[in-house]
Parts: sequence; structure tokens; C-alpha cells
Amino acid sequence: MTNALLKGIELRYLDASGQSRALALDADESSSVRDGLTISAHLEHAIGGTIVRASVVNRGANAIRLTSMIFEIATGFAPSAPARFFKHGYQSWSASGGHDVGASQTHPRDTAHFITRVNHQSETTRPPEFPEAQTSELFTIVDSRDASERVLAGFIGATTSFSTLTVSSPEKIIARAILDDVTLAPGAHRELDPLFIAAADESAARLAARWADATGRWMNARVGAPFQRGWCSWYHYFHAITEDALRANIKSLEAMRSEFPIDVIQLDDGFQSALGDWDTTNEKFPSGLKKIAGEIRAAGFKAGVWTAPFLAARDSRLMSDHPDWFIMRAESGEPVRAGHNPNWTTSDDKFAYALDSSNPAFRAHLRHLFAKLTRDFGYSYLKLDFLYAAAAPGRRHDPNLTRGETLRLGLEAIRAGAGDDSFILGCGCPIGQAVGVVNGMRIGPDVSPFWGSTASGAGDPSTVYALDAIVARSFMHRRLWLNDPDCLMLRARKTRLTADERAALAATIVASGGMLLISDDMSLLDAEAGKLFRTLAEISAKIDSNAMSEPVLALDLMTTGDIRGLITETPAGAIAMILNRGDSSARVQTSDLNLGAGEIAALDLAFDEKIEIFDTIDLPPHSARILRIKR
Ligand code: 9PG
Repeated sequence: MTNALLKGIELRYLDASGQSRALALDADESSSVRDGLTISAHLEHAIGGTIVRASVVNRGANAIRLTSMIFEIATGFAPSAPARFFKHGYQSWSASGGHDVGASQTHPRDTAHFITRVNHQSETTRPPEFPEAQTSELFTIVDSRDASERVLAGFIGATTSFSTLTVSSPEKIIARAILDDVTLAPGAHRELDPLFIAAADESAARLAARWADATGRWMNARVGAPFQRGWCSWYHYFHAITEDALRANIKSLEAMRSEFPIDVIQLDDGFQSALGDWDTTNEKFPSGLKKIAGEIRAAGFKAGVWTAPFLAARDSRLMSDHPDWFIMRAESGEPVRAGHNPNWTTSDDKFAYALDSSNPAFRAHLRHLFAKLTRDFGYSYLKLDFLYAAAAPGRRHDPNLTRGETLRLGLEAIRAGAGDDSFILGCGCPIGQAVGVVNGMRIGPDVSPFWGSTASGAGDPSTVYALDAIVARSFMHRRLWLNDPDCLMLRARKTRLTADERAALAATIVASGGMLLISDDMSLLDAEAGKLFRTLAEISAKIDSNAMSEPVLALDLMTTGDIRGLITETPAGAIAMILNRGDSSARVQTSDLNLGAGEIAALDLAFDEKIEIFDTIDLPPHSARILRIKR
């Protein structure tokens, strides 16, 4: 029996003279006081573990600044035990997976460009005690071969701050609420997000689902939206999308309604007059956004549109009218760069700048903008992208708000403008702060019309990394929101994906039960593709309808091997997916897959073929199979 428990808490802060200080609370105390500053913690046994609620009150005469709250957790594992930990990624596109504890002190991002670090880490520079290589965002799971139980530690809320968990050696986990040196005025108090600790003899994926359950409940996750099927312009047209190309697809989708039953047509990046000016279009969209929404709706679809509401480029109206709405670099007084894209601007300066949602004037702008896009223009599906920008470090309008609070306020302003009946999809979004605001969330990096490198460390968009994320984060679906695994591509031309690769992408998406979005020029698809699409829609809707009661789980959440898989139990038996992401063929023993007992039948989506399975499954490189297991 492991005995995971809280050993102690420590508040790190800056006193009135700017001096770094620490105030500790032992596990057997409920509060600790110094100079009027009080920290307290309350432990509650619930949902099969311990919930720690900590708070801080300033009863002193001077304002102080809060740096972090540190929680030390003993795992019960020996310091020498061979162990692995789950390193959960920061935002939609950031990788998640198992790593050996203590294997590395350095991470490739430690020396990466600022834009890469602001994208993928809750802090662009980690304090030396909490190296990126050993740090997970929001929650972690520690697994030791020497013990039957695994330990989960994670924050089940994210309304007050970003948080990390550092696993430097097997015997302890350091959980940390990142408080960004916010001011705590005399008389003020701050509640921290609850920390959950549990040890259990169940799979890492099931423990992760338990964390997602608890988080979703604590944060009132919006999990009730209907299953989403849609079309997205991005992965065929990219920035080159035009009004005419969109119109041709609206026509095709209307004509092929029974072959391709979809509900939403979503226009992606490429329509806007400038990055930041989301209600006006460029010369490729002469009709304007309102007329286009009207055409999509007249054809019988919901209209969807992409924005990056926390970014703006130099040539935007927004940036020239409101230079004071940006997060500022303390040293230079220049706005903070949070993106770089030559397609986004005609200015010489190709950077995209981060907007400051701690500023109520900018939040009022967001409310008006999204009320206009929804109520006036008629878009009821909003893909909000590059949302991490709101959390960029820098000087903000309101020094009393953490970056996590600022991001959430920005998201809430958008929701307030868009109304509760709009479907909001987060993308490029830090995972915790969006729970309860968004209806759907991209849970991985972009797919692309090529497979990509399977070598670890390469960060370029590629389908294989998207598949890794779909498997790793499947447990979030219908617990935190509807998972968006990113788009299916079925076209056989104008793509570098092979038939096996397209089918592997399709199989992984549908087995996850997540949203089913297609991104093809519909004129490239024939009746056969339509038949496949209907099969996919049927399988994914079935898995989705079951996902509220039974999570879709990775077969082995901690693995780094090329064979990955998903499984979910339904009343009619289990549905699983087995993927060979690697570059060589694999023969897999079904007994090695944690599939449980039962007769197995496989479906090869590439060839629409049912295969009898006995003890082994042969998987070509970059291929997948859907399995049905009779229980
Ligand atoms: C539109 C796209 C699509 C896509 C989003 C997002 O790091 N990068 O440079 C980077 C660029 C684009 C990107 C992700 C990362 O894709 O995920 O679905 O909407 O924006 O520009």
C-alpha cells in the first residue's frame, strides 16, 4: 500500500521591502502566521483521495506580493525505485506523455526561442528548482514498477492560477500554484485552487480520467453539447481560402448531405482584414462575414468562424487604435510578442502581440465583438485560437490578477458576448482555465496532409503528433468538454498521406469519441469516401454517447512505444483502436494489449474490410485497426 500524503505547504512571497520570504505550514498544523500573514489548509477525504484547500490572508499593515504556494507530497515510493511520471502539456498543442523519473534535467525547450516557450509552458523560464524536463502542468501520475498502486497529484481547479507538478525523484511530488507576484493588499485574502492526491491500484489512464472527473465537477465543465460533426477550411486551403472556394464547398456539402452528414461549416484563418480585426474581411472575402454566414445557414448548416482574440498584428485597426490594450515588456515598454507568422500581416514586423484581458476596456471590446459575430452576423460556432497569448508574461493593467485569472476573465468575456447557446471551441488554449467556459477543446497539435517525423523532439506540425495527443488526452472527453482531436482528411489527391495513414487518422479520431471534423476540398471526395465517412460518424457517435458514463482510455498512457491504442467499454462490448505510429511493420500479440477477455474482430478502414483476429494483429507502418471485443 502506498501512502501518498501531504507533508507540508510553503508560501513564497515578497514582503513590503521586496525581500523574498517563505512561510511554512507543517502537515499537522492547520494554519501558520507571521507578521499578520496567515496561511491555512483544510484537508478533506473525498472521491477516493485527499483534497487540500489552502488559502492566504494578509492581516498585516503592508501589501505583499505572492510568488507561489508549494505543496510537498510524499508518494510512498523509495527514492531508488524505478519510476515514471506523466508529463502533461500546457495547452492544446503541447505534448503529453510518460517519462522516466530523473532521466533528464534539461529539456529541448530550455534553450528554445521565447515564442516556443510562451506557447508550451505556463512559465517561459522555470525556476531552477522546477526544471521543465521534470515538470508537468496541472496534474501528474507517478508509477513505479515496484508497487501496485500509482499516485496521482493534481489541481482540480484552475480559476486562480497556473499550476505545475515537479517529479525530480520517485519519493516526492512538488505541486506548485504559480502566483505571478500578484499583490495581496492589507485585508485581502486569496483561496488557492484545490489540490487532489490519490493512490490507487488502477491504470494511469483511469486515474487521469478520475482527475478529469473531479476537475470537471469542480469547475462546472460544459459537457452537454450534442455530438459535433463539421467541415473546416484549414487543412486543405490553409491561408489561401477564398470566398469562392468556401462557397463551392457549401454547395458540395449541401448536395452530398446524405453522403457526408455534417452540421457545421467552419471558416478558418485567412478571411480577416488584419490579425485583430475579426469583424472585417480582406479582398478574398468581398461579401463580408455576415453575408457568408447567411449563405452557410441558408444551405442548412450552422456557421462557424475562427478568431485569435488575444492576438493582434501591427497593421490591425485594433493595435493602432488601442496600443494600451497589450501586455507590455517591463524592460522596453514594448508590447509582448506571442506569435510569429508571415501570413498574418503585411507589416514588416511579422510578430503577433499579446492582448491584456486584465484590462476591462479590452474585455468590453471582446463582449461587443463576440455579440456581433454571433447575434448580428449569425455564427453560432466559434473556434478561438492562440488563446495562450493572454497568459504571456509581462506588465498588465491589473497587478492584482494572476496570469491564469487574466486568461479566464478574457474567456469569460467572450462567453458573455457570445451567449450560452454558442458552441465555443478552444484551441492553443491552456487546459485548466478554459474548463467551464468552452464547449469543446482541441486536445492536440495540428494534423497535416503528411505523416511527419516520428523522431521525438521534432516539434513541427505533423499528423503523428496529433495522434499521440488524441490517445494521451482521450480521457478528457465529456469530462472537461468535448474533445476536438482535429480534422479528418479523406482526400486521396493533393495530400501526402497514404491510404493507411488517412485510415489511421480516421480510426484514431473516431475511437476517441471526440468531435468529427473533416477538412477536404469536397470536390475531391467520391461516393466511396462518403460511405467511409458515414461509417466513421456512426462509430464515433456511438463511442461519444457512451463517453459520459465510461471514459475512452489509452491502453497504456505511460508508453513511449510505437504501438498505442484506445479502449472504451460499452454495454455491447468494448471498442478499441490499435495504432502503429512507427516506420516499420509490427506484429502485436493481442494478449499484450490490456484488452481484457473476449472474442476480437478487427475492421480495416483503409480497405473497408473485416479481419478475423486470433492471437496476433499485423500492422503495417502508419496504420491502425478498430477492434470490437465481445464481452
Ligand atoms: C490557423 C491554424 C488552424 C489550426 C490551429 C492553428 O506554432 N505555430 O506556428 C502554429 C501555427 C498554426 C497553428 C498552430 C501552431 O494552427 O491549430 O487548426 O486554425 O491555427 O492559423
